[in-house]
Amino acid sequence: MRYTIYIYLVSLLLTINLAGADVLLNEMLANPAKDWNGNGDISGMDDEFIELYNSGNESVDVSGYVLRDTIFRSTPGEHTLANGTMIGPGEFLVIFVSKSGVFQGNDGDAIKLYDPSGNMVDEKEYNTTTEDVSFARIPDGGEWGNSTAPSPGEPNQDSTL
Ligand SMILES: [Ca+2]
Ligand SMILES: [Ca+2]
Ligand SMILES: [Ca+2]
Repeated sequence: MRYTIYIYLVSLLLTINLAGADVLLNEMLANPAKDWNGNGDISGMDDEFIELYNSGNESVDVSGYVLRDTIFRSTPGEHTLANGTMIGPGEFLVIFVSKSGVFQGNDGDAIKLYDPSGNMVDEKEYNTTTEDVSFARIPDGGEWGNSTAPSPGEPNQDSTL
């Protein structure tokens, strides 16, 4: 009986741990030249976006997760995800800079994602950007590449420059 409970606790801990690792930075558009959020304005201060992706099989509660930018500003931008924010399995969460204030410098920056305990979950650093070319994990949740077809809230598109 004790042994059974022990096994149960270990698998529960593993499940929690794995669930926490399932949310990743999946796509970032640092240098937008189109009206990507569809509000009529075209601006880097408005249309930059960061896309998160849940690569796991379970919904993840990302309430209290924090996004931060890093360099080229006197004060780093920081955005905490609202209470009740969930990402379903295989789903995306898009955060435009107009809402978050987390900016992506065009000449290099690093975007970091933290869980509510302050542990860094994921990070993407870069040195240069190209207009309307996103940094994208291809396929979703995979290795970082570039996409000439940015896809906020949709599966990342492979593209060959
Ligand atoms: Ca930018
Ligand atoms: Ca816009
Ligand atoms: Ca995408």
